[in-house]
This record gives sequence, C-alpha cells and structure tokens, in this order.
Amino acid sequence: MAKDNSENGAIETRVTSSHWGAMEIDVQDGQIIAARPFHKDPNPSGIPAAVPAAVHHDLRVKQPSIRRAWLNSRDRAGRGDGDYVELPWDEALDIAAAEIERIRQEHGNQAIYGGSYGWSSAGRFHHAQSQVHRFLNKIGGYVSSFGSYSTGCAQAIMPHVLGMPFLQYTYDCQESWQSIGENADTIVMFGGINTKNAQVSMGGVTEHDTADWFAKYADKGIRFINIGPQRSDGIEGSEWIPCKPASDTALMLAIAHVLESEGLSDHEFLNKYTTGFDRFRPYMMGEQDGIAKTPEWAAPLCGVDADTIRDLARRMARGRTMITTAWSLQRAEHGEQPYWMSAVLGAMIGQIGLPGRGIGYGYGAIGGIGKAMKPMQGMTFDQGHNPIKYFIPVARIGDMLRNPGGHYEFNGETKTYPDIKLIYWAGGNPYHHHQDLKELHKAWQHPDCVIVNEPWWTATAKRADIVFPATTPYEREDIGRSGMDNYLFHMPALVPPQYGACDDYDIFWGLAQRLQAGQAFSEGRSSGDWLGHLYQGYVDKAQSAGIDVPDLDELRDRNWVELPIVQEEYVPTLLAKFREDPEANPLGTPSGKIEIFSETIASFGYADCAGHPKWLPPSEWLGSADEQAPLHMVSPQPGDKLHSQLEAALQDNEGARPETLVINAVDAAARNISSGDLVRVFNSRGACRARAKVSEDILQGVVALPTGAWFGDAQDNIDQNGNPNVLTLDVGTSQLGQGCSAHTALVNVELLAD
Ligand SMILES: Nc1nc2c(c(=O)[nH]1)N[C@H]1C(S)=C(S)[C@@H](COP(=O)(O)OP(=O)(O)OC[C@H]3O[C@@H](n4cnc5c(=O)[nH]c(N)nc54)[C@H](O)[C@@H]3O)O[C@H]1N2
Ligand SMILES: Nc1nc2c(c(=O)[nH]1)N[C@H]1C(S)=C(S)[C@@H](COP(=O)(O)OP(=O)(O)OC[C@H]3O[C@@H](n4cnc5c(=O)[nH]c(N)nc54)[C@H](O)[C@@H]3O)O[C@H]1N2
Ligand SMILES: [Mo]
Repeated sequence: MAKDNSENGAIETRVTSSHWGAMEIDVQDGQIIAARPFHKDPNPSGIPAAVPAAVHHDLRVKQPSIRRAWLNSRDRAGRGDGDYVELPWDEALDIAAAEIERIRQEHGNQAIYGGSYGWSSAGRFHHAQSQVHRFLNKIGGYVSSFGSYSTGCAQAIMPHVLGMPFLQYTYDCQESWQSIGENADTIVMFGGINTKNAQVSMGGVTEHDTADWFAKYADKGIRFINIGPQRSDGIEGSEWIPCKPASDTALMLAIAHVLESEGLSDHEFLNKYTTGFDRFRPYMMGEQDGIAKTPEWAAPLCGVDADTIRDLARRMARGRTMITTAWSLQRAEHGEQPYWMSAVLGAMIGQIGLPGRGIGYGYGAIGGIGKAMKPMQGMTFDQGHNPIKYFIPVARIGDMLRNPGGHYEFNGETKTYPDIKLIYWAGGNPYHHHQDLKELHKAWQHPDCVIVNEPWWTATAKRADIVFPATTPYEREDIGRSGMDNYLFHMPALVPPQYGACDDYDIFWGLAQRLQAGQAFSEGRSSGDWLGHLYQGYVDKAQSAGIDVPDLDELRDRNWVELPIVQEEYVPTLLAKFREDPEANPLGTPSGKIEIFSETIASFGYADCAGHPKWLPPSEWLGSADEQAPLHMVSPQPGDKLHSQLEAALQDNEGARPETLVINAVDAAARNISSGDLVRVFNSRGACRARAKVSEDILQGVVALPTGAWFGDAQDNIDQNGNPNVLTLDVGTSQLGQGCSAHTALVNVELLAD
C-alpha cells in the first residue's frame, strides 16, 4: 500500500484476510488504528476489534531473545523463568544455527521435533508451519506429526468405516447446507452445530452464512435437535436434549436398539451397503454380553429418560433425517466410538447417500463446511521431502518427551518414540493447546534446546530458550485464499515490521544459510519472488480450470476479488454415487462397503477399540465422579476469539481474565457461587481461576471453561488466567486413534475471595 499517504496523517483503508474472515483495516502514520469486518460479510465475527492493539502491543517479542540461563550454561530446568537476553539478529541466528548443527551432528535429524502444530495465520506464503517444515526438510528432516488436535481421532477411525480420509469426507463428501435445507426435515445434532465456531475457518470464510442457512431452515419448519450438555451448542429454537458428556455412544446404542426391536431398521440398506451388522447386532441386543442396550439401560448413563430415547429413535426413522456429530465428541477418551456409532445409526436409518440426509461430521465446527464450492486448486508453499520417517500422532508430544525409546500402539502398529533433543515451533502455542500443562512442563525439560518463532510473548515463547520475533500478517505481503471460500485476497503489508520482528521466511533463510542450505531453502528467491512464483502457479491452474483470476499487479490494485465458484446445483457426493451403484463405486474399505464390523480393527486386538462400536466409559466422566472431582469440565472453543490468538490485547479488556466458567445453577448454589464470582477450578492435576457465570443452560454436573486464555503465572499453584488445560487429561483417545482427550476431565469448583 502507499505508505507515503499514511505517514502524513491521512487514513488509508485496505482489506486483508484472516482465519476469522476478511477485515477492513485503517492505517494512519504507520499504525493500525481500527479493524472492522469486511462489508460483504452478513454475519461478521467480533474478533477484528482486538487487532490494532495486539499488533502494536508491548507484549510483542521485540528482539531475538535467548534465555539467560540457557545462554550461560545450557540450563534446561529453568524454562519459564522469564529472564531473557536480547541479542542482535546475526548473533542470535549464529547461536541457534550452531545448536541445530551440534544436535544434528551428535544425534541426527531424528532428534529434532518439528511437528510445530498450530493455526498460525492466514496467508498462503507466510504460513509458519509450512515454512518451518521446509526449512527442516532442507537441513535433513525432522520428526513430524500426524493429524490434528481438531480431528486426530476421526482421522484414524473413519477411513476404516467409510473408506476415505476423514478430511476428504469432511470437505468433499458432505451434503451442502442448501441440499440439507431442501431435503431434510429432522436434524439430529450430537454436540450441536455451533454458529460461534463457524466464525472461523482455516484461511478464512468471507461470508459467514451458517446462521443464515439456519434462519431459512427455521422458516421451512425443519426441526433441530441438539443433544449435549449445553443448550447454547444448538442454534436458537433447537430442541435441547441434555445429555452427559462422553455418554453419546450409550444413547446412540439405545436408539439403535429401538430401531431394531421396533422393526424400524432399514435392512435392505444394511444388506446392500454395509458389512458386519450381524456381528454388531448380538452386542447391541445383549446376546453377547447379557446387556441389552435398551433405552432403560442407557438412561442412567446419559441422563436422557427412556421414553425420550424411544421417541427420538422413532422420529429419526420416520423423518428425513440428517445426523450430525460435532468434532468435540472425538476430542475425548474413546472418541472413536461415537464417531463410528453415528455412522452405524445413519446406516440403520438407511438414508446415507440421499441428498441432504444421512450423516455429517463437524458442520459448524468451522465456517466452510457445507459451503458448496467448485473444486479449484490452491496455492501451497512446497515443503520439500522429509527423509525422517519418525512421526507421532500430534497429541502424543508429552508422551514422546517423557518416554524416549518407549513403545506405543497407533492404528494397528507398534511404534517407538524418538529421543528429542531440539524442539522447533513456529505458528502454534502448545502451552495453550496441549492437555495437562503441568505434566507437559515437566516433559518440556527433556530437550537440550527449544526454539520458537512468535510475534507475542505467549506461554510457549516464555518457555523457549531461543525466541525469534516473527511478523504478523499485517506487516508483510501475502495472498489469502481458502479452498472453502469464494474470495481471493491480496494481503498488503499494512505497517512496517514492529519492533525487531522478521518474517518467518527470512528467519529460516538466515538459519539455512548458516547451515549450508541457503540456496536449497530459497532457490534463489526472496519472499517477494516466492509470492510471485506461487501466485503464478495458482493463476495457471485457475486458467486451466476455466476460472479467470487477475494477475498479481491487478490483484494488488483490487485488493480482493470474488471468485465465480459457488456451486448452485446439487452435485452427488461420493456416498451418493456409492448408493446409486455400490458395485461401480465401492468405498475404499476392505469390503467396499460401510464397515459396521471391521476385520482390520478387530485384528489389532485393542481392548479400547474393538471390531465394532461399543460403549466404553472413559476414565473420567460423570459416571465415575466422586467427592474430589464431582463435575465434568468441557473446554469448548472460545466464542470471542481464535484459540489463544490476539490474547495480548484481549486480556487487557476489563474483566476479561480470568476466563468465564459456565456452571449450572444447582451446582453454583451448592457452592454459594453467584454470577461474577471469582472461583477456583481444580483437580488432582492442577488449578486455575475463573469467573463464574451461573446458567440454566448447562446440564447439572457439567461446567464449561473455554480454551484460549494464556497459561499464566502459576502463583500459589493456580493459573491466574483460566486455561482449562491445567486440568485436562493427557491420554490418547485409544490405541487406535491416539487423538487428544481434551473434553475428558473431572474437576471441582470453589468460591475464591476476590
Ligand atoms: N482443553 C482443550 N484444549 C484444546 C482444544 C479443546 O477443545 N479443549 N482444542 C484443540 C484444538 S482443536 C486446536 S486446533 C488447538 C489450537 O491450538 P493452536 O493452534 O496452537 O492455538 P493458536 O492460539 O491458534 O496458536 C497459534 C500461534 O501462532 C502464532 N502466530 C500467528 N501468526 C504467526 C506467524 O505468522 N508466525 C509465527 N511464527 N507465529 C504466528 C500466534 O500468535 C499463536 O501463538 O487447541 C487444542 N486444545
Ligand atoms: N470462535 C471460534 N471458533 C472456532 C475456534 C475458535 O478458537 N474460536 N476453533 C476452531 C477449531 S480449531 C475447531 S477444531 C473447531 C472445533 O469445533 P467443535 O469440536 O465442534 O467445538 P467445541 O467448541 O470444542 O465443542 C462444541 C460443543 O460440544 C459440546 N460437547 C463437549 N463434549 C461433548 C460430548 O461428549 N457430547 C456432546 N454431545 N457434546 C459435547 C460442548 O458443550 C461444546 O460447547 O472450532 C473452530 N471454530
Ligand atoms: Mo482445531
């Protein structure tokens, strides 16, 4: 942009993209003075308001910083004590490069963990994770990670059931909102469909239209049934069936039992399109273990009475039904089971593959799901080849650091944890996202060195040995484009790099040069050259797909363009084609059908994930609650922000921290707690402060504490800010999925003096 203007007092406004949607940003005298949602967005998120203060905040990492004790004596135990030495870029890069080299020489590249999970920022080129992966690949590779915190468990289980990668199912194979609206009349939502979560999407969604679809459905009389612990998980007007967290599989089994015993299951569908119902049925009917999975059996487990379950089953069988399952259900111990079981339910109802009906996962979890878009190839920065074959399921980082050389099971294989000497993180905040932070912190002492690129002094940056200050997207030029959106953005450098910040690309280039990989990393291109190169590749692909996009100069000029890729007419999904002709279009499972029983999974011999879905209570849930920890804590995504991002500014808002804990009125009264009171949330793993919000809209026995508050100073052993991960359980979902179990945690709450 023309910085000249903005430097003489004039206000200049440009649009840029973010994970929470496009924003219009006002710049004056080299400062961002305001950020508003893009004018084309019908339901914008409130997140942009925090951008100006965050970008210029005093909590920016200002210079390359090295932890004094590590610099002096390579200390590993004091991570988190906050005493850093600021060094010039050249010196800090020399020290980091020398340490990387030492570790490569002494231990090999399999001692470097570069999974570097996290959302970082929108923008196709300056994508921190791609940058760190490319850098590490060019110096000989790194231990990588599989899956995400979002859907790691689903990514492992669902290919066994539906025969395709879970994310392919999610993005390419789900019914569109339009098709659901036209064809369904009953939408049964396990975990709800959360419009607050639909504000966000990887790379951004420009027109947040999820809420509008619901308004249209409501006008048509479509019925929404929200099953879960919180009324607010369903859109307004939904019927709410309160259900205990982690008990959905029991409820689903009971619905299945009703379908089968009342002759409502679609055996024609089961015979033609599925395999293994005969192996599952005896378990469900109680012929195998003597326990019939009836509504009376499920009622005390899930807290839904037997008549309601029966009625629900009948409505699902008679209606034109879409069953949706939120991602949250698989972010819990045994999260494989409700995912698998909801597919079995869908199959028993027999509507899978019909337009707008059947099964869906993660609608509303992020904004783009359900948006019908013509496929168009994107822009991705080539990460190169990783010769190191070691990887971990992403949420097993604590176990890996604790058990070098240890064995563990993952999806049918026995694997070994590598011995990590160096962690390099760019674009993520493990001290926000990982479970059981106190245990993580102990494990974090294991490596010789931790390097982090970060714009702000997050909890993770504060626990690194070397911190490189990274620019934010407002300080560098980039392109914004998401496969789930119909807009394309030029993201201008709105303000100069703040303090001493550098782009991730230049940080890695500086390191690569010192490690004799400068040319391999850069291929002789500056970041400006790379942007042009990536964009040209995109233009070429768009042209061959018959879609007209402007060249880079024109895009710079126009700032944003709307792409003509919204899909108006119905396109049959892979499941629709499978339904049409299962012989010609088999699924990618061993049987070519939906697997209600999986020989493959059965052959793994896992007690925590058998050959068919089962009710397996987790180690912590209301069924195992006791006096010490009587309440189930769910830790949903924050409604007012993206994870821990922009927290530097948000935590300055009056009353914003500690984070708000939603507690049921009966539980609050028993503890003499009123709305606005300061409370202590605690269990045997840790404790944090929170601000109580007393509500009738959460099931008794359940509390909800959103994620995202920066793990703060643990004064008196209490996290002052309210990060739920001081309380959560760090176990894999099962030996099969090894996903994160964030929603599995029992806690207690008590009043704190203000
Ligand atoms: N208890 C509990 N825990 C959870 C969950 C839960 O439901 N409950 N959910 C989990 C899920 S689904 C997720 S996805 C994770 C999210 O966890 P994360 O993705 O780790 O969270 P973010 O706050 O988005 O972290 C991104 C970091 O990147 C930084 N960043 C932004 N732009 C740049 C850049 O250009 N360069 C660099 N170097 N850094 C940048 C940001 O400042 C921020 O610190 O949390 C997980 N944790
Ligand atoms: N505003 C905003 N939106 C976001 C994000 C953000 O940080 N901010 N993060 C994004 C990311 S990375 C992801 S992965 C998605 C996550 O999307 P989801 O996984 O769908 O979201 P959550 O908010 O974790 O959970 C939704 C609800 O599930 C309910 N729930 C928890 N456990 C259970 C259970 O056992 N059974 C039932 N029936 N319900 C349960 C809780 O009441 C919770 O409010 O959200 C995305 N959207
Ligand atoms: Mo996520």
